[in-house]
Amino acid sequence: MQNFLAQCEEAVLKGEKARAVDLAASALDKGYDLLEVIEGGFSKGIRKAGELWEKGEYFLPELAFSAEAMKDAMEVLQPGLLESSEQSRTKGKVVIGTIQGDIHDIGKTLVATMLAANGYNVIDLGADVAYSRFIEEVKNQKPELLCMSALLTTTMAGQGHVISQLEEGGLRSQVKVMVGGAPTTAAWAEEIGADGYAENAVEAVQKANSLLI
Ligand code: B1M
Repeated sequence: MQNFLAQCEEAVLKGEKARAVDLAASALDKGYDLLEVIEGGFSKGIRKAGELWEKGEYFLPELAFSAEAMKDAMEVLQPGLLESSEQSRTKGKVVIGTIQGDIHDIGKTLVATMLAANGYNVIDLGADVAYSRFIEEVKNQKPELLCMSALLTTTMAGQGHVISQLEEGGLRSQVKVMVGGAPTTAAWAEEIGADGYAENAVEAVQKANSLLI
């Protein structure tokens, strides 16, 4: 398994899309634990690509190739993640998106997939979602849970902004709010008045369960 995970990591790190897709398909065929393949393989590759970029050893196009390889692999894995799930009942409606000004969507999509795989009705608004859109969707969709992801220190403040707008609009008591994404923490969630924080997709499901069930 370690060798397989190392190959997944390398395929993403080197931006080898076809190889990443083949490895993802093979993980499905072999019945591997898909979360282990994502967290222990593909995700490690994308995070290493980010480190190389930070050190100036990778340029943006290389980082983008790695991200594309990761996204393509995730698309192959997604049906498998959903299949192995508990979908017999709906635990509640969730609206999720990456906050305005932020185009990072890989982690958010993984969280959305895991929530759907665990019985939630998930409405994924995508990335770079305007603050006003989150408010509108809470008004119109009436979800039990609003999830906002932020990967940039410059965009995480937007999560607090949306919570303030929910308060101003008299909507705050109608919906629980969970925040996440690499620069965020439990202390941050508390500071901005969110109901919950999760460090990864598995924790996000646990937190949603504890908030809603
Ligand atoms: Co960007 N980027 N990037 N990037 N990028 C980071 C975030 C950065 C840390 C890289 C670095 O410097 N080492 C850095 C941010 C620095 C900072 O703010 N402190 C950075 C930067 C600066 C930028 C640009 C500004 C670069 C530029 O243009 N100069 C630009 C942003 C443009 C914008 O958004 N306006 C940019 C662009 C890109 C790409 C397009 C090339 C690509 C994104 C592709 C895409 O998503 N479609 C990209 C990537 C891939 C990364 C890194 C390398 C990897 C992110 C990722 O996909 N991780 C990232 C470095 C890093 O994070 N170490 C980096 C894998 C994913 C599975 O994990 O997203 O953390 P993650 O999600 C996790 C948890 O965080 C959590 O669960 C997920 C699953 O375990 N989680 C939640 C996430 N959302 C959650 C929500 C929840 C709960 C948990 O509840 C609501």
